[in-house]
Amino acid sequence: NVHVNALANAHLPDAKTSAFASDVLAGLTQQPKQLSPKYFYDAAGSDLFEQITRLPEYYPTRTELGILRDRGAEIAAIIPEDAALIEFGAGATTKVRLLLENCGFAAYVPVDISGDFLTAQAESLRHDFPDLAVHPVIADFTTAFSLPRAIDGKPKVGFFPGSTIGNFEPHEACRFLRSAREILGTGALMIVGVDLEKDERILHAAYNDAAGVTARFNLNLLLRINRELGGNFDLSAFAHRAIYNREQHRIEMHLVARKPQTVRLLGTTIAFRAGESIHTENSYKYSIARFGALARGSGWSVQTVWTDASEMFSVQALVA
Ligand code: AVJ
Repeated sequence: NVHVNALANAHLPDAKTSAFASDVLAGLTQQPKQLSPKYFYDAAGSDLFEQITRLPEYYPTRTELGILRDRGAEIAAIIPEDAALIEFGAGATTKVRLLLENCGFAAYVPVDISGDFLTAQAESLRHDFPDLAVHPVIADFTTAFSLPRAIDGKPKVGFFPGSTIGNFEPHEACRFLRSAREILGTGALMIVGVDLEKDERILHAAYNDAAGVTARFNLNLLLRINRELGGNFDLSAFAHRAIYNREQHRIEMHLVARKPQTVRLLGTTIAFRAGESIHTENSYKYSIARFGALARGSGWSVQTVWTDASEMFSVQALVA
């Protein structure tokens, strides 16, 4: 769309901004309105997410870390000699450090769209694991990419922690797992963090924390649109809403207009009815059986499922 790109370029001239601009415009001119959760993570959003991971109500991060720590020896036991660890998306290094400490990998390949982030992360890991070969790949990990030649012939182990897979629609999760299998090859392993279905009150609290950090994280998307795309969203006119959709097994996050209003951005006027929502995120929760079926449907089989004692979260080893 030439019009959209021209306007985005007038504001901040790069390809990333113009993809953001066209996605936002498409999402807000459709019914129901929606925005992609991938846009949460600008500098402020990444910082807010980091705060979320430390909230008392937000169990996933600390539960997954607990599993990786407590089951470290069992995880190490299934990792072949001289293996390369390929991480799909690279966030905080806390989780991968646990695997690297326990499992004696020969190489680590973080794959992420953000080059700056990868470089900083690679530096700190090279420093702390001097025997580890670190080969970052700048790519969109949801699409096909090539592994570095340096890990040719090494056994491959994929790593996709954090229940990031929960952000995908089930058919997208299937496509992603298929693509990962293609990239890693036959015989590969994949270690995936999967959030589990549980008491709805626990889920509700995790996305409606008392301190309001998740609300700020959700609303930050509008702030980002104002800043990067020249929008004029009034943040006080939108409310954070997170609900559990039982039929679809997912937490949904929305930003709900508190009153009728119009917003201007990129030369377009967007009208909101009172109570109208922008759907900003889905976070799918799986039963162990349902995730097993998804894995099998995408060419993997589940080798081991590790959970915490309360079965809040799972770390699953898949084999290609
Ligand atoms: C990063 C997608 C796993 O779904 O729990 C946290 C994002 N959103 N609180 C999740 C999130 C609101 C998180 N994931």
